[in-house]
Amino acid sequence: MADLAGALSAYLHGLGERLGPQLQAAVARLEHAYTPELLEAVQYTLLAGGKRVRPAVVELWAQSVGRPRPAEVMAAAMAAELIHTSSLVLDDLPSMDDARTRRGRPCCHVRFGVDTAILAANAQLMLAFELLGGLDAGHGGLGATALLADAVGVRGMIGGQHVDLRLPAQQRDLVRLEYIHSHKTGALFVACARLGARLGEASAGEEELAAHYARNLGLAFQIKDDLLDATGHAAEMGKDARQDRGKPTFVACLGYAESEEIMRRLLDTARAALDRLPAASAHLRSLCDYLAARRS
Ligand code: GRG
Repeated sequence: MADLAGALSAYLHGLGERLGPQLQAAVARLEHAYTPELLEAVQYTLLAGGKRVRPAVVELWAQSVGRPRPAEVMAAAMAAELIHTSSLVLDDLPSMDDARTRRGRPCCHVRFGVDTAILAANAQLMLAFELLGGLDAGHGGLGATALLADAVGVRGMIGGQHVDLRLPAQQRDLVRLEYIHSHKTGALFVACARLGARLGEASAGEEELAAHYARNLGLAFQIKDDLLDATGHAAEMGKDARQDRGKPTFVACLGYAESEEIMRRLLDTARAALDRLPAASAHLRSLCDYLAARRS
């Protein structure tokens, strides 16, 4: 178990090392005159670290079902991280979560101003869709752009975030909380797993298995995030703690122990999906253990 965790950590570290320069170069290629801080802001949160879990889901599913082309997997992994980072920059804004720290640094809007942060997040998103469009052009039937657009849009992150922002506390029950989590966080995990599976030329059954794994992993990921917000340390997490104070999260509604139990059951379900795919990467299983144990 310890060896597998070590192997996953090494893998995630290596993925970060491969991804960072590619992301940096992709942003640097965007031509821009007069206000250099725009590209600085686009790179700022993107290159500040981050666990790179969503790119890992893309790559590991691609490798679990076939022999994908590395350049295509890298482009898809970059798109996943760009979309994720843009959502963090937007989520941190004063009109949303009003956070001050992200990935161990002042948030993008704290460093560059709200106006530049909004533009930088949108630029990250556009760069992601440029990469996805390129994948679609070279890989018939992939459907990468539509897949990720759906995951970001009203049926995904944007829809989940709006319910989280605006649904009155007294209307929040477990069904609606699950809706929020599975949309604002889970939808991107599912799209990453599906995209990876498609890049590996998965059968329809394998792609559904990937989606089932990611649906459970994604929901568990957000519950763990709520648990960390309630109990973690800002310095260790690299972001503000107690941001959810007063919000009816899983932890607020069910308490710590029951929320943790639900998270563990979701991770068991994700692991069980892997049992049906003998060639699944061992890292996909380790990701479930890592997620439960993570402290940041
Ligand atoms: C992208 C157009 C667009 C809209 C997004 C703001 C928003 C709409 C949705 C919020 C999505 C969000 C930030 C959900 C929380 C997900 C979550 C648990 C983030 C933390 O992810 P980690 O722990 O962070 O993987 P690192 O820094 O490690 O990458």
